Amino acid sequence: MKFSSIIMSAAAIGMSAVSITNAQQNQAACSSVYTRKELLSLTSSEWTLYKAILAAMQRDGWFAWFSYLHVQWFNQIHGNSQFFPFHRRFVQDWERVGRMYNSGFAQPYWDEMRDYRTPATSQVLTANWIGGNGAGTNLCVTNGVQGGWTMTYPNSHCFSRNFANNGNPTSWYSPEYINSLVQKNSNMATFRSDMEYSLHGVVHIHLGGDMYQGYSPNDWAFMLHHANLDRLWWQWQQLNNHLWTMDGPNSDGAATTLNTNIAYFNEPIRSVMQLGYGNMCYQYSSNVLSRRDLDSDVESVLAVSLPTDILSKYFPETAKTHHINVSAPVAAAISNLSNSDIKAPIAAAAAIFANSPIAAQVQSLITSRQRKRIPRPAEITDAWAKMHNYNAADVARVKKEARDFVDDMAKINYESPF
Ligand SMILES: [Cu+2]
Repeated sequence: MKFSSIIMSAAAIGMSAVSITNAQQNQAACSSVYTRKELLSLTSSEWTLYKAILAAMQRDGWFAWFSYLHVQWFNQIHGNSQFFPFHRRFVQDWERVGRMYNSGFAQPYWDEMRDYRTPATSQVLTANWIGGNGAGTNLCVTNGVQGGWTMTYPNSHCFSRNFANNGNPTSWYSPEYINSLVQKNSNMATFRSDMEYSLHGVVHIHLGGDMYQGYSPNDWAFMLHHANLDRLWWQWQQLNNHLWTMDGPNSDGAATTLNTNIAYFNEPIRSVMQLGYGNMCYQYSSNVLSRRDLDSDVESVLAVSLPTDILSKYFPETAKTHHINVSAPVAAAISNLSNSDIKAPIAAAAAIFANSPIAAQVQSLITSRQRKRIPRPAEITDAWAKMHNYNAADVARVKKEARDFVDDMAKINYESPF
């Protein structure tokens, strides 16, 4: 079974349990739901429309307004359990404004895991989309949708980026690792810190410039990034019954519950928990499988190529529901499908999987992808942790987990097709 069908069946369970849902939330199901797509899946007419909307939002001061809000509430919304609900509500508010210009707008996301090995070569960061690194003394971005813009908050300055590592950011987080975080966390406190202190921070830091600052909403990459994080939270909510899971500390140290108010918005967290209800009338295209969606691919790779102990440690959901007990020779054949030695086992593996439900995925994975070791990911910096007042022990734990994952996968000679 593919990951996408798990999500669809989770959604179906949610919909059949309408009375529970309403008791939890007391909100009506949306009469219609629009879809947030991966940026590179937009059609050219959608992208033309979105560029015009973003230009109008800049002209009317909305970039400055969202940056101002993010700075004003900075200490309340990072490093605690407000992180996911606040940013969900924040991106949704941004999108609501965009939809006042044209109701065809839906905030896209950037599937950053797709580009994790060499982020600077991402198509997203080109003139066709959101532009690349800044240049000159002020690191002004001159291409892409915000190229040449003058931002007005907190003072007048050119829109800037300052890619890490002299313009060539090192690796981010693999699809396998992020999938593992979605699968293995059983509470909000650890899921939140795992995500906030890894992928979340590194993308902000590595794009740099405006994106590094408290006023990072100046860079539309902020919305693409947080839509992706929101999509991953939603995946986590739908797996293993976490739809209503909320725990961990609030900004004042008290326990966060579904009744805790979201900073600034003063609405209870429960009101944003369930997409498709109340004001949360959107869905993600990964739930209907976009062209660039990786989730089903990730699941297929894991199911056929990992030993049981690694599966249950890092991918407990896959272990429970997807694992195919292949015979030892087949497992060996599959794990030998490396760059240099790919041809011989293909025919055997393809024949064995020819009548299985995952035949098509196996076929495309073994014939079309190069497989390589997962590199250790970049880490958030001490300066960044300090700027956000992060708990140092939590940051150290998250960094160690990410390193251990890569090392454990290397130990079993796992090679990733991503
Ligand atoms: Cu933020």
